[in-house]
Amino acid sequence: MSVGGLGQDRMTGGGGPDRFVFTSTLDSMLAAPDRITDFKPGQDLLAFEGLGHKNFMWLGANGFTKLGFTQARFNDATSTMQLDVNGDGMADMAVVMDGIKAAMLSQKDFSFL
Ligand SMILES: [Ca+2]
Ligand SMILES: [Ca+2]
Repeated sequence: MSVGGLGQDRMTGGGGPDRFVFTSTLDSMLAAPDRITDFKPGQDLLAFEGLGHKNFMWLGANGFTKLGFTQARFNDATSTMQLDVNGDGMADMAVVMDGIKAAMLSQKDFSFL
């Protein structure tokens, strides 16, 4: 398990299933996102705990809605996952994921507690 605490972190999970845990939007801010160097879709997990979520939706490369759902999208150009926790259509945090494209991820790569 890797915990992306406060500040800009570079995380490498290594072999086996890994959980990359974020407990606050401040853990990986838009202006200074954390970086995961070896996320393995379908095996590793982006785990968000205590952020307060509603009916999470994975959008792939599509834009955010303003429907009030917690939602995530991926920008292939910058290899960045953007998360909108409160569903207002504005990203609240971001994580750079090396070697990842939107089409490689699915809703199952995310977990919320
Ligand atoms: Ca961090
Ligand atoms: Ca938001």
